[in-house]
Amino acid sequence: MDFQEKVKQVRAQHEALLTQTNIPETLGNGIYTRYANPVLTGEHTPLEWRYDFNPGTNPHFMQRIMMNAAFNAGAIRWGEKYVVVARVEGADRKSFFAVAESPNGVDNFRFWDEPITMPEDEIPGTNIYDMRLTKHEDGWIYGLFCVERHDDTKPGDLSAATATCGIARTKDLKEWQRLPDLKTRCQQRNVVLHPEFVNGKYALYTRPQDGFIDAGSGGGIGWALVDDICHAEVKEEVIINSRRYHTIMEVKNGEGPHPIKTPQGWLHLAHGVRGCASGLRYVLYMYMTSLEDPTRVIAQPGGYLLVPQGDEYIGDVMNVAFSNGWIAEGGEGTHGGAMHAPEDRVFLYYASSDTRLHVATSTIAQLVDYCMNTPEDGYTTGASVENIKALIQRNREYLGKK
Ligand code: M1P
Repeated sequence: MDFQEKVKQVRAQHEALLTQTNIPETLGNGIYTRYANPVLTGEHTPLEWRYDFNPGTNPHFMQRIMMNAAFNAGAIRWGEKYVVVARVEGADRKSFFAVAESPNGVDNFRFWDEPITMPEDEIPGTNIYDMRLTKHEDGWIYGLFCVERHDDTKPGDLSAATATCGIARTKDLKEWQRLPDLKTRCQQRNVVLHPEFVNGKYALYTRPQDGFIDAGSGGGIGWALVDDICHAEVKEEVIINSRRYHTIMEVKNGEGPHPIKTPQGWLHLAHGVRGCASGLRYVLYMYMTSLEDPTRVIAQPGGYLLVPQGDEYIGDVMNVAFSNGWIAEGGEGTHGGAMHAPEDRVFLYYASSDTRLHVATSTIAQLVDYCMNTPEDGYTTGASVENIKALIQRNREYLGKK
């Protein structure tokens, strides 16, 4: 095929992908609505990131840099736009951050022209990923993310790595000011900045872990107060949402995006991990904490909220649902801690199998109802059966009267 004809066809195919209308499912589970297509994939990245358009230097119109995936995205409302900061991964296995925006939050996502240039900390990272965005009441937008480096205490082991929380802030999502990495006693991933000061301090959701993969003695999602975000250090950490035997978060868990404020409490989205014969299974779950004391869990629906479904099971890391971004529309206030009303829509961005990004939509009312009225995990089969029987009984009473 002639060079220019190939360019034309590749551009047309790309444009068709970017402008595809996303179709909501019709019935769903009543808690949220899923959509037919992913909102971002590696194929959504701009063609200029991948092709050399000069026939003199690229006569075969080859992809010079291939893109493997676009997934785990932080999210924020940006004026009239719905913006995500995605983890984009090239064929070389390196992740980087790139902003994509949509006019409606469910389709027509388009990457900005260039990926984010993230300044380095004192010790440069090998890989960075999974940004949580927080519009803090101090006026900055923070991005907290995982920084991976080789573990140089194990020089012979090429897979030995360390996970640290990187911190950067911005006003425009383009220029980022890098702050020193979070200092902690152990490795950390899935660290999230709470949108409000608590007792005059910055507050972090943490996930202490013994190794790069294993949470080990790290008991679950932690909470720590930090005096100075420009020299952030976790001195004391309490576990607020624990792992537990034979639950969806037996092996590990981690906070998703920062929680959403509602009159009933802070709404949290998190991921839980369990082991099985085919490896690890990552699912999403929710919980709520008190407005007066954000370390106190006031609702914990049993089991998962969302799992990979159909094609979502398949990807680079199978059987994974992961989220680090959601957007709640409306809200009284100017920062991420704005108070949200029941009718406010929520756009929950989740990735499947470390490969692509999807959206599910809901409302504050639905998610609060889900949290408050789903039975808790009773931790035994007997307790689960009792929950089902109680529901059957309520239905008998109600339906019998009709
Ligand atoms: O591969 C699944 C996920 O694994 C990690 O999450 P966690 O730290 O909870 O195990 C992260 O690398 C995440 O990016 C990835 O999606």
